[in-house]
Amino acid sequence: MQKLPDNFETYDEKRKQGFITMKNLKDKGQRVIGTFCSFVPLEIIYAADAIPCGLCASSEEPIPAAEAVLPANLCPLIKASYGFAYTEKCPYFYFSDLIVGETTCDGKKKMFELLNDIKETYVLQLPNGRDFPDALSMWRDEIIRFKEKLEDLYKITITEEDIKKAIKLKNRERDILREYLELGKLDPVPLSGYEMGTLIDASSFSFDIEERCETTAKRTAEVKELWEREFKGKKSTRPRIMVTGCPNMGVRDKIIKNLEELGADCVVIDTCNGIRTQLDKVREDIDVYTALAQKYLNVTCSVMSPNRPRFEEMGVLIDEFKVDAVVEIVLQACHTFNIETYNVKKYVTEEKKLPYMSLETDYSQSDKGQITTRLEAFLEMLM
Ligand code: BJ8
Repeated sequence: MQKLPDNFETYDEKRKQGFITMKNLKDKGQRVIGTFCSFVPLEIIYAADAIPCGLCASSEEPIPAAEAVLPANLCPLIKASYGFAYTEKCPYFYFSDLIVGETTCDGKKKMFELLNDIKETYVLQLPNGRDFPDALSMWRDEIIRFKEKLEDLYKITITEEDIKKAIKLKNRERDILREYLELGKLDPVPLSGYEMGTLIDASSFSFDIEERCETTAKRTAEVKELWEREFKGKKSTRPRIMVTGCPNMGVRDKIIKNLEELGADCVVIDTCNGIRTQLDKVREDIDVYTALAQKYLNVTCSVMSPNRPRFEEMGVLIDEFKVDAVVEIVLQACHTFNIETYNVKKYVTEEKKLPYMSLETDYSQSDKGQITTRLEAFLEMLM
């Protein structure tokens, strides 16, 4: 695996450090909104002078407790997220003034009803598809209702100017994150997919957006300098892998780190905790609500039906990052991503003529050996 930065901190270390920061912020009266999904328009939260806090959980620890309420045969991300709230072990859930859910997959949608019994959970009604005539206007109206909800919650007025400012701020962060993630295009690649994924996920526990931008830009500059100095002009025989599918923070060590330790480079992570959400910016030249609706309807998640933009986006990423093979991660009982693997496999193997494998897994370590064997066999075919 490529060398990690000297000051590298794991996701768990960052999460723990964030507890104190969050407590201090709350003591000073900071508004906090808990979220679970890339479809949530974060600009509305920033425009309310609040900070968004990602609550998707990546640990198996609270799952047995969650299974006292939820069915065992459910996605680990949903069970772990609910379990942390249910067992009162997530300070970020505790400090959130409101939880925002969304009508994405059935599991999350129904879990939010139960979560609402623990803390008020406001659910955004996301259209199931992008292509029907009223999808955009419905979603635009829903974004306005969300703004009104926050106005009501905090007894404030959110102006279009506030939203414009938030759009600019988030777009700036997207540019910086994209530049960092596009370091994966360099050949040989000078940083690991494990590092890229950790930075994106851990950023939800660093609440100062300016500070996040600065840290990421600094790391990008460091890596570019490293590439010029140590990598430029050299040849790498390590296969370049695209990771796609479900959010992978709960299985990053088991799959992404493992793949890299076995001799591959995960150059692009096409997921919600990778480059997927950083590709499009929010337009700054049109009505703010339409601009937000357009951006946030285009998240290429498998809950959208049909989901053609996902394939178009994958095709561009495969070409631009010079990908040699695709590994898809499906969390157990995630029906939408699982069913979509059929078309992803077809697209990758038939249209892009590349090897593909999918791995269905959960947050436990029980299948680690089996996954390693499958990854070894896959890489043997590539090397
Ligand atoms: S936009 S990927 S963050 S829904 S919870 S769908 S894994 S069964 S997380 Fe997601 Fe928003 Fe889509 Fe992204 Fe499957 Fe589990 Fe559902 Fe999941």
